[in-house]
Formats: sequence, C-alpha cells, structure tokens
Amino acid sequence: MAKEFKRTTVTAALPYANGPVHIGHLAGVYVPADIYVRYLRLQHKDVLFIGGSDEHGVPITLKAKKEGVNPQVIVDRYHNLIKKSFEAFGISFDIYSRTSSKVHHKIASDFFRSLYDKGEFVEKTSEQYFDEEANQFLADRYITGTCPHCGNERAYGDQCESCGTSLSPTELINPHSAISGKAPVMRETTHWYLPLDKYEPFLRKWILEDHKEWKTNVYGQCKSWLDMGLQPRAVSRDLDWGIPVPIEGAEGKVLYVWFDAPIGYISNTAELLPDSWEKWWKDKDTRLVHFIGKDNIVFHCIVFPSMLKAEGSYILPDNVPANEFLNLEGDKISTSRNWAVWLNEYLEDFPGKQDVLRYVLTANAPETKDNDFTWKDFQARNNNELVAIFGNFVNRAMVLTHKYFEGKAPVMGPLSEYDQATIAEVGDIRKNVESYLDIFRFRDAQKEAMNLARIGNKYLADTEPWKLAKTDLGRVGTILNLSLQIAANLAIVLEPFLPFSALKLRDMLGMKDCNWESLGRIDLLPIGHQTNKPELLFEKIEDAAVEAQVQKLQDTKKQNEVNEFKAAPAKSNIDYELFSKMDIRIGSILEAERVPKTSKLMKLKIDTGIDQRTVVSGIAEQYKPEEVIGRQVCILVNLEPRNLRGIESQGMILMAENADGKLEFIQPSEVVKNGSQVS
Ligand code: B3M
Ligand code: ZN
Repeated sequence: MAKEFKRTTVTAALPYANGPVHIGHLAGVYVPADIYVRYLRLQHKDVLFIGGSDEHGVPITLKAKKEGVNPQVIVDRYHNLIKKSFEAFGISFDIYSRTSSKVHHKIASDFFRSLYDKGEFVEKTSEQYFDEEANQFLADRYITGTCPHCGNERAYGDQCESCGTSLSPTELINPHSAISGKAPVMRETTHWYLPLDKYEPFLRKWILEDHKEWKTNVYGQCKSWLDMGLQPRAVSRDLDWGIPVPIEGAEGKVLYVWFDAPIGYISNTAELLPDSWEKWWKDKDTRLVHFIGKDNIVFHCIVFPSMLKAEGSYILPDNVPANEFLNLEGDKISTSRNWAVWLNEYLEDFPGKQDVLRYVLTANAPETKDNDFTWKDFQARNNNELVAIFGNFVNRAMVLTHKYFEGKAPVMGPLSEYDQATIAEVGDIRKNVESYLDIFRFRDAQKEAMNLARIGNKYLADTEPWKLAKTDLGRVGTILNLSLQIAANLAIVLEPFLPFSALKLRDMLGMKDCNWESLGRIDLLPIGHQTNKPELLFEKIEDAAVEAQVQKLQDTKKQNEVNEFKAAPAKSNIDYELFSKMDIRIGSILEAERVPKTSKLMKLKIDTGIDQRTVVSGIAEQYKPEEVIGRQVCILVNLEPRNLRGIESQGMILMAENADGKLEFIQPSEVVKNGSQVS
C-alpha cells in the first residue's frame, strides 16, 4: 500500500534563461507537470507548483559574450519572455522565480557552506584547460573540438550535440577555446567535489530497491549510471558568473550551475512562503515530485538527492517522471539551429489556440520514447478530434437545448437501455482517467478523458433528438439533459488538459463548481438550470496555416545548410604549365533542350566565339531550357569530347555548387565578347 502524504511539492525543471522556450520543453516537462498539478488541485489536495529560470551556467555567459553585454541583460530578457510564455499556456505555477534572486543566492550559498562545514566535500587540485589569451580557465562548454566518436568538428567539452555522447574536454581532438579560438593549455586549479561514490550504496537501495515503480526509462537510466560506478563530481567552477563559492580564498570561483539550480526549487518555495517553506521540503509527510526531461535524470535522481542526503534535513523525491525528447518534423529540436517551434511565435501565429497545442503535445507526449511533432498531425488532431468530436458534441447539445428548451436543462424522463449504458460509461470515466494520471501516463489519461466526448458525440448521433422534436419532445428533453450532463463532466475532466476550453465550457454551462469528486455524476446541472449562449470551443485549422509553418521550417533548413556549409579541402597543387593548358572561354547558350529519358542532362548549343558546338550538361533538374537560353557561361573548350547518351559533348560548362547542392552558373560580372579567354 502506497504511503499517504499530506501534501505534494511539484517542481518543473528550471529552463536556462538563454533563449525562449519551445514545444519540446512544453511537451516534455511543463504540460505534464501542469496537468498533474491541476489534477491534484481539483481533488483539493495540498500542492505547490514550483518553477523558475535557471540563470547561471556557461551557455548564458557565452551568449552574453557574443552580444557584448552583461549576462544579466540576457537573463532578464529571457526570464521575462519565458515567464510570459508559461503564463500564456496556462502553466499554473504557484511561483515562477529565478536563480539570480537574492533569496536563491543566500540559500544556495548556505547550502554549500553547510556541506563544506560538515566535511562533505573533497578538495582536489587538477589540471584543466586554460585560455592564455583570455586569461581564464575554460568551462567545458567553452571548449570545442572534434568528437572522438562521430567526427563532428563542433563538439563541446561536455557533450557532442551531433551524436549525443557526453564527453570530457580532454577527450576532444584538436580542442580550441570558444573565447579566443586559440588552443588552450593545461593549468592547475582547485575545486570542491561531491563524492558521489560515497553515496552509491545508499542510492542503489533507495532507487533500485525502494523505487521500482519509477518509469522504466528513468529507472533504467539510473541503473546504468549506478552500474557504471559513480565518480566524485566538481561542484565549483572557475567562472565570473554565478554564486561565489562562500569560502575564503575561493575568489574567482562560483558554484557549478548544476549545484545551485536544483536548490532553486527550494529557494523559490522560500520566496513564496518565507515562513512555512520548510514543511514543503523537510516534512516526511510531504511528497516531492520532479518533472524533467531525460537529459536531466542524473542530476535529479543521483546528484541532487546526494546533496539533500548529505545536508541531512531534507526529504528526497518520491518520483521523477522524466520524459524522453520530442522531435520536430523528423529532426531533433535544436536551439542553435533554430529547429523548433518557439512558444512566443506560436502565440503570434495561433492566438487563442493554446489548448490546441497542449492537446497535441499531450496526445504525442514522448513518455516512453522519443516522439515526433508534425504540423500535419497538429492540424488533423485539431480538426478531427477537438473540432469534430469535442467541439461538435458540446455545440450540438447546447444549440438544441436553446432551440427546444430556451437553454434550460430539460426534465429527465424514463431512461432507455441505451441511456443507461451511456450513463454507466460516464460513471467509469473518473477511475479510468485517475488510473493513468496517478502513474504519470498523461497521453492515455487524455485519451480516456476525450473518450467521454466520443461517448457524448455518439450518443447524440445515435439518438438523433432533432428528428423527435415534433413527435416526442419529452424524449428530446431526456436526451439533451443527459447530453448536458456529459458536457458538464467534460468541463471537469478536461480541465487539467485543456484549461482554457474547460473554463469556457463551464461558463457556457453556467457551472459554479468544478470538483473532481463530482466526475461521473449525471446530476451536475439541476433540472431547469439556465445555460448561457453557445459559442464554438474550437475552430478548424486550414491548410494554409499549417503550410505556412512547414514553409517556415523549410526556410530554416535552407538557412542552416548555408550556415553549416563547409568548403571541401584543397586539392594537391599543380604546376602553372598544367593550368595553362586549360582553354576556358566565355560563350553564350543559343539553344537548350532536355536529353530524353534522363532526368539530369540537358543538351546545349553554345556559341564559343570560336565555333558553335554541343555540350551536354547535368543541370536539367534545376533549370528549365527557357531559363538558360541567352546566358553567358564559362566553358572549358579543349576537354576531350565525350559521348553522353549518344550525344557528343564538346567541352564542359563551369558551375559552382551551392550549399544546398544547387548548381549556379559562373558568369562574367559584365557582358564580354564570346570567345574571351578566362585566365
Ligand atoms: N537548466 C537544464 C535544462 O534546461 C537545466 C535544468 C535545471 S533543473 C534544476 O535542460
Ligand atoms: Zn559525436
């Protein structure tokens, strides 16, 4: 039997304040956390939902350097943007604060000091990369080089974003500083380490034996970390942005961002409840749940619990329902490559449609494996599910009630067998949805909740009350009463998932209360209860709207190809004599036609100034004949003729290949006489 808790502290990962948040963040962390918290609140459970921005760490300092501003400017900008996005999407934090706050600096600093005073750290001097030109030690993220696993030349000192491997800076081939670009040197420095190896036996028991109920992806990752054996981890860095290490002689050193960030959950609670925060973190009757993405598992399941354990007065997380990653149109979401749907942009492009995104992200949540977001699926789920099932059902029930009963809940007459079967199904909804929400399976929970709309929609379609109005208004009343009761149940059960639409529906129905316990009852609206004017809950999303989004992504892809274009390495040298043997001329294209039965080849007639000749060129996929006629081109005229598809090609047109593989003509910058030599 699971332990009964008095209250629940729910945290959601603190996003780095170095960029806006995107759908991956929402799907993986914030929407599930919000659904869970809203569910607990509807049950009148005592719950706190803690969030905030993570404002330290190297990515922020790198961005600040790039823009030539103080890191504070960056974090102010993004903290506010992120906070607004979360508010707009109804992520119902009790507090959304930040790790640059005074409260946090004090609490994190005291936390470090308390472990230090208890002798929980190991002090170690080691050699680390140092940039002599910038005169500073280089944090892992400041060092780039070639990944030893996949050859990506832009791997970071802590991770290769191309193959996902975690690295240490000394593994990089050909390392260089991201600040000066120079090769770094090794220099000695002293840091404080949390001896995770010491906590290994405790962690093994606490996770592997006592928390077998954790999601398999989380449990599995913890097990593999533990099986590999834990090493001491440095909890300080040589950096000038962060919380100063509160020890004498530690000038120029700050707390490692992953040491202070999780303490941010505690500080933000303390900021909200200065007098009573401790019971949310130290009382054994409090249940702590961390919502995070899979890349944060080790920090929340191994490092932070070890810190809390070392401190001694804190509770440990009861569950860490981490999600896998959401991909976008088949590719990994990437901030640096701008491959994302940014929440602030979504809000501009789809105003008022926050619930649609919440719905689609939950329906596709990467709960057990990575998943893909596509705009086509977004449109289909909106049009075929939210509009066609939920919206349609509610609208029909409301409109008919207004048409036949002035919007008042009609009298419920004798029930048919079908009515009774439907009522029984409605009665099951609560336990079905709960059975999933209680174990953090939000996509199944939402599916069950939407099932109620399906039940309602089918009920109306099968009973066809609009056909009975003339002959049996009493029966129409019964059908509509039951339909309105189902709609009222929908307003409750969908509140955690679609809070805006659920509220709108509640207002439309004139419901005062919204209690989870009422779920499944068919007397939520008393007979004669006046409902308000029906309004549409959802509207169709047209092809053009999603096509525009797909186009936006395609443009990004093109731009990335250009940005990431790398010139091929130089060929080996040739002597001048060999070069001078090439006879390159300017000519004009007189005629052009596709070579039949080939996709690439085009037959060109060229005026070379010397003669008119035929050249076969591989440009037919990219140019139409009429586009090239009249152009001046560069042509190598003394190339040995070659036979291509039965045509003798006398020379070669010189082309440049673009980043995206498109061939571009080499042309003189001004028109010159055909036959002019290129040298
Ligand atoms: N800022 C990493 C991330 O955004 C980090 C999470 C901190 S949670 C305490 O993925
Ligand atoms: Zn790699």
